[in-house]
Amino acid sequence: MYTQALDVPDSTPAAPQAVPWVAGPAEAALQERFDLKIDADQKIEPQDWMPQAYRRTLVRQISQHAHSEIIGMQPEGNWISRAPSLKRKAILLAKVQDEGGHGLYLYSAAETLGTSRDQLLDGLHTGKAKYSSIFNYPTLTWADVGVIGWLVDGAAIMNQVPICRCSYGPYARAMIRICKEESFHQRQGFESLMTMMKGTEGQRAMVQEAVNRWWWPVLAMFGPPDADSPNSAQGMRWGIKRISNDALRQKFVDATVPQAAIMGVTLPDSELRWNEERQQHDYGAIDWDEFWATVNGNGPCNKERLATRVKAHTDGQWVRDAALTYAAKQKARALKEAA
Ligand code: FAQ
Repeated sequence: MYTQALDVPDSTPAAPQAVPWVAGPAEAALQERFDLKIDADQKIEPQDWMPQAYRRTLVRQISQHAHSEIIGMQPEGNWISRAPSLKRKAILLAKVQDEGGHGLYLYSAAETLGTSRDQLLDGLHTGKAKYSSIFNYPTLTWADVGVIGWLVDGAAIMNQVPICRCSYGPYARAMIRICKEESFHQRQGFESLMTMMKGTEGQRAMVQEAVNRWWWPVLAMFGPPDADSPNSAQGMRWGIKRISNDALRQKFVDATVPQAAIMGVTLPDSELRWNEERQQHDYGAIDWDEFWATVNGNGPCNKERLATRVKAHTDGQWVRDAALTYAAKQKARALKEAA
């Protein structure tokens, strides 16, 4: 369904170009070395000099991505105790655990840029940092779990495979493993929905109803249209972002239409049709007011998601305290033995 060849260059319109910048002679030399690396498509590593704006952009994007992974555990986690069979429960448990793991790799990648885990989590818990709009929608039926795998993970892979070639080494390397796991997630979602589609009339209706609710929020998940995307131009010049929001959205629509036909569901868009001239699908208008309301804290489940996350963090304080006390005791013992 999606390529496993995660690190293959695609037809990105323009190669990343360094951003011109003027400063004192010492910084100008460092900037020049950084620019040359970006132009040569080499990786920037944590110990390398980098412009502050590049560092800030990476901390913003990687931490938002990490927050999305851990908040993203909630909608599906709601169904672990209600999965319809032991097999589906085991699969779902493993998937939700994978998402937690992705959060951990990403927080670690962000920490290499000099921001502590506590600072990153503080941004999330105080509502200052964003996480993906898509996780503010509810999971009302079991079919929603399959649709998250098929469409949400499908969209996530489409967006994240190009990040495997991001110019910042730790982020790019984390993404390789994440994409491999997301690819499994997408397939299990498709397989779960296919099973339901081969079942009863009621099951087929449940799948269709879930697809109807998720389709538009999933398209919005790729971010605002290119013309309204303030971070895109800079992100692309730095080789952080490789393909634009609109181009990825289009690739996703084109990949998903044939999958929906195989599954036997209708995508809820009367304007969706193949455009022979463009060799791509045309699709209807996305409700950007709904997207921005959700991003700005007023989606269907924003308050619930954040409250659940803050409670989990507060309830886990004793575990962190115990781990730190244990580590301090181990260190003291090692010092005593060495003395
Ligand atoms: N939700 O200028 P742009 C997953 C914000 S992981 C909320 O276009 P940029 C795995 C954006 O931050 C899903 N906010 O920004 C999983 C910016 O605000 P800021 C997450 C959004 O950075 C599956 C403003 O709008 N994936 O699904 C959204 O160039 C299943 C202007 O936007 C990633 O994070 C949105 N959808 O492009 C887990 C991938 N879109 O920060 C569990 C990495 C935009 O200036 C179950 N991130 N905004 O205040 C990216 O690729 C990029 O950051 C974009 C946004 C494409 C998300």
